[in-house]
Amino acid sequence: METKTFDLKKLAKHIDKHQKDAEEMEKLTVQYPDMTVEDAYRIQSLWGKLAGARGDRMIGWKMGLTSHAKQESVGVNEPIYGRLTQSMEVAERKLTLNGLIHPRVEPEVAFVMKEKLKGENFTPRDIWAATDFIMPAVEVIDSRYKNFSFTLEDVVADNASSSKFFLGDQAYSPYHTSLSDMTVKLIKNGEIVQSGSGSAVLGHPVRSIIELANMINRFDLAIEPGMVILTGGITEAVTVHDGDDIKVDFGTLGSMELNVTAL
Ligand code: OOG
Ligand code: MG
Repeated sequence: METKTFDLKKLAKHIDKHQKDAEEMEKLTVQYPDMTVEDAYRIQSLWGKLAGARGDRMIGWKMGLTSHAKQESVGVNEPIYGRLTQSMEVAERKLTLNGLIHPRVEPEVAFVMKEKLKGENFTPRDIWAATDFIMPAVEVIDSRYKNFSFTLEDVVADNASSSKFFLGDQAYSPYHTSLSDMTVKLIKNGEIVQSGSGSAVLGHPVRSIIELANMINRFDLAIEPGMVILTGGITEAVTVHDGDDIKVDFGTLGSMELNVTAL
């Protein structure tokens, strides 16, 4: 076996510290240019174990960079996944900036699963049959890297920039509306700053779940019953500041409003 010049566990701890201290860091690939995407997912998995060991249980997965708008904005051209833990879910409609570095918000559709999915090449029918309900969602991403700038390997190691997420109050039947036709508007302080359609997410958000199952199966992992899955930003992410009022209009999936505060 090839010997790596770096210790994956040490790097997971390094990232964890920067997350906790809200302190930006240098890209890992500057110091470790031979890091592979697989190494990066192993770092992410080790981070998940650190979180679990302090009681921050994993409750789901997120897909990222599933839309062209998102890929363009960060210069990474393939989908990635990350781990969602209990402490990331925020129930109140308040986004507190304290503890974050340079957060951005993005509208997404969340799937909540009722059945386990493990394997490759699922069809949309398999996914619908395994889905309990869907919910509108707002994800808060906060790269730990300086200037929100990273390579594919860096962002994967940094848990796909996961930070916080909000789910709407209302859950919907998966058959409530056509998610690919749904139009979403992100309104900041009364002004529409981004808009997009569900089809921006790999043609249809259901494709994001198929892709997630494929990607995690390579590590022998599964989507477990009860898990929540964020399918990926429909529009580009928007930077937020103290005092901002963020509203997302999800069309027939209702709307969500968040107040951004320093503390
Ligand atoms: C990576 C995370 C992307 C999404 O929905 O596309 C993501 C990033 O842009 O920092 O969460
Ligand atoms: Mg996202």
